[in-house]
Amino acid sequence: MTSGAPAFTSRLRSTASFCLAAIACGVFSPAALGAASRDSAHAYEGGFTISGDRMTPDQRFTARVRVLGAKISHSGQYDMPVTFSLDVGGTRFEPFGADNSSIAGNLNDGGGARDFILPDKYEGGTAVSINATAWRRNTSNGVVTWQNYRSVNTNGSSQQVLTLRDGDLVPAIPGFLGQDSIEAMVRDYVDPVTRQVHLHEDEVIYLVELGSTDLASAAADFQDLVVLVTLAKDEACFQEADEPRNLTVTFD
Ligand SMILES: [Ca+2]
Repeated sequence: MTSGAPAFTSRLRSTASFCLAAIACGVFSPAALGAASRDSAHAYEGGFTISGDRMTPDQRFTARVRVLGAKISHSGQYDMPVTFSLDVGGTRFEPFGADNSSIAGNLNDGGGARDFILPDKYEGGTAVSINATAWRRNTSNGVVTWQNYRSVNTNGSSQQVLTLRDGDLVPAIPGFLGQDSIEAMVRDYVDPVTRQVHLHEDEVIYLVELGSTDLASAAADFQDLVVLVTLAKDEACFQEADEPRNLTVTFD
């Protein structure tokens, strides 16, 4: 887990698998589940840096962004809408509704994970960052309006952002006001015994805190928006379902 950490680089092993259109990119390998580190299952052969919070792949890439969930309440009175956008180089994507539309773009709706796959490939050195906004309700004379409560992005270095990579321990932070914890929200990517995160080397999970800037507060539960970013060589690599990442899977 890092926050505002110096730049570091992840390099894939030379044994990274290749993706051919007719071959699944994510080949499930039970033996790999116990490995300390996993190669790319998405045929992305490069590495990436995270400088501050900003992700920069070093080879030509495409990516899938998977919103794992959003959980934030205004003092237990109502669920605050959370909106999202993605910047790739100079291009902005708003795949789940406009990020300035508190209602149409709301991700804090109790819905499940949702995916967006970039429609193009980008050259190495192109930065990938996410933007998240929580919205506060104002009621005046019976008329409800929504105003930006807080926006956080991963383009720089923010104390409101934590990153998880393969092998990191999930922060033991309870969800505020009975909300799901971080661990519950990333449960498909965590060994429930060791609480280690299981990701491929081409992946990172962003944990975003939108409610409080007092990180000692119980309100700072870092699951106001939870997003998994996966790099790939080609969008065809996302056609196959991901293999299980936690160790609760059983085999016949
Ligand atoms: Ca929360």
